[in-house]
Amino acid sequence: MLPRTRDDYDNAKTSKIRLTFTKRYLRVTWFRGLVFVALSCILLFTIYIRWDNNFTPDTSEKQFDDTFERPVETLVQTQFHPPIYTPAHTPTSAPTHTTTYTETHTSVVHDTINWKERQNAVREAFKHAWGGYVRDAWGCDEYHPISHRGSNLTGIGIGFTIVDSLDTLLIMDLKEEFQHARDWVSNSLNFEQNGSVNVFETTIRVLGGLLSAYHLAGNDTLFLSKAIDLGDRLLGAFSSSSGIPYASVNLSSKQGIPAHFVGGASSTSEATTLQLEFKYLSHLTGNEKYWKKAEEVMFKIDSLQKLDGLVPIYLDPHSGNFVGSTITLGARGDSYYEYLLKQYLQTSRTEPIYLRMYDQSMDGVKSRLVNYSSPSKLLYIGELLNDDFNPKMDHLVCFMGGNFALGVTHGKTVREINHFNFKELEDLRIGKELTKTCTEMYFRTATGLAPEIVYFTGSSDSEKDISIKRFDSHNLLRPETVESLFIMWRLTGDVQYREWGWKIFEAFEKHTKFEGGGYTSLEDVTSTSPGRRDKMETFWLAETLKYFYLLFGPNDQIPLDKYVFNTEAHPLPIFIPRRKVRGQGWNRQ
Ligand code: DMJ
Repeated sequence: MLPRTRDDYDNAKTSKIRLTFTKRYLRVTWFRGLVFVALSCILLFTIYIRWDNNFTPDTSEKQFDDTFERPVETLVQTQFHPPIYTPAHTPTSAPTHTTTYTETHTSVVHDTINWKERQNAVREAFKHAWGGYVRDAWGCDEYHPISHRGSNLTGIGIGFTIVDSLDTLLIMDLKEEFQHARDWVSNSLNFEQNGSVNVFETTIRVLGGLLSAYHLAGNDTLFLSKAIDLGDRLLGAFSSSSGIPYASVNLSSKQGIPAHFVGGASSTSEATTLQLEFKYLSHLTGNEKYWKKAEEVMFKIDSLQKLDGLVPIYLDPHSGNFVGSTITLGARGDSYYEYLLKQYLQTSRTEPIYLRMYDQSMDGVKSRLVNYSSPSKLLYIGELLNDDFNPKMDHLVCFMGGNFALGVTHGKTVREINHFNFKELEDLRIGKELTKTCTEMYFRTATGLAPEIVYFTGSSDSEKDISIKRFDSHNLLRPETVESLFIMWRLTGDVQYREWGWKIFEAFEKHTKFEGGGYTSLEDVTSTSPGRRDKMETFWLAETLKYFYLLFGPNDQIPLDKYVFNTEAHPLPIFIPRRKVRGQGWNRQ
């Protein structure tokens, strides 16, 4: 008989029986241990997955003050109340289309165009633009080519043009020019200035530019140390009672400064287009403070009432509520929607909350804002003004063509994915059609360049789809259409996008190149004598020319499944967040 209890063991007469007991004891203990370890693993894995999908909010750190009341006259409206239910506008009949994804290649096989040569033409254009700036305005924030001078946004300037251009210089392999710019950053860039800057513009252009340059230059710590210095100063903007950043910040005192209009409200797109940059800064430094501040804004917005995921374009930094009811994917609304998707992609799809927010907002776009013009049935995205549909579209909205497609493939090509559900096919179609509409905004003007704003006509007897008001007919060298052409080309492989891009590039060359150096904005694209404006926006170097260059270049340069472009076209690598520096996330209410 084998021993079963301690007493049996103690009473055992022979060492053989004792040995048998010991073996049995070890076997049982080993088996129990194994079961314990397995159960622990399952438990830990379950906790991790739940935590990963829906993080628990750290309420101890959040300071929301919804009770704060602002003087009535300073705000248009302190709280946005979406209508209980208003039926979506009735779109002008959509064109019939198939539900399967079809590629409309002009045919890559028969494509005999020398794209390398065209890419080089873009590089030459960049050199022309850069050369004028270097000669006339070196070190200044902005460049005025006609008067051959530069100007600063504050004090001695904060590197708007130079820092915004660093990664384009690297991507175009302009080594000498890059070294010149790097030396300036090393010797002259100084953020210790008693002046205020716009938080959003400084984040997307300067912080984004430094972070992208850090990565593309092979982890050059000069750029990271400058980014940390700037990031710490920008954090001061988040000192409002709601956590919504003020529009501006004083670089020296780090004091947040409310906007001078709409009762001090911040633009929704501005408050929600800092997250890619702040999160990447946390990832690089191991310091979670940037991530947490940026994430808190998204948590706050997620808790507010929306109209099918659509948001008004102002936020009160004191109460944290929306102000007014204007809804647009143009000025002051645009990149809110862009960064919902890109935040999801940036952290390797580990934060599904952003995809849910993005999907909801796109449902709202499709049900309330997408419409078709007459007679050509061009798809466009209109606006809501006090719940009324307005057939107006800013050029800024043109980023949405590429964004819709990116939301379907997440940076893979349509060939790689191959299978799409109905919703995905619909989003791809909208992306394609909107991109086409945006090219029509170029091709239907006297200069072949798009105006800042267009209106679409909807009545069955209208003769033209697009009308342009004189006040809206300028062109600032904006990138959004080229951005969508680049993304659509990469994702679909349809050479049509490259051809449209080349046509647009030629129009820019013809009308905006300034022989005296640089490129200029235009007064009126509807005239064959469009008139010049004395300004070359920094996004011409940072975005428009970069997207042209990548559109005509090989597909493996900055692949879309490895990078997210910030809203100023600075590529930031996609990463897996480390536990230590990721945000807290939140549970939806
Ligand atoms: C850029 O500064 C950014 O793309 C921003 O998101 C919108 N406006 C300009 C370019 O048009």
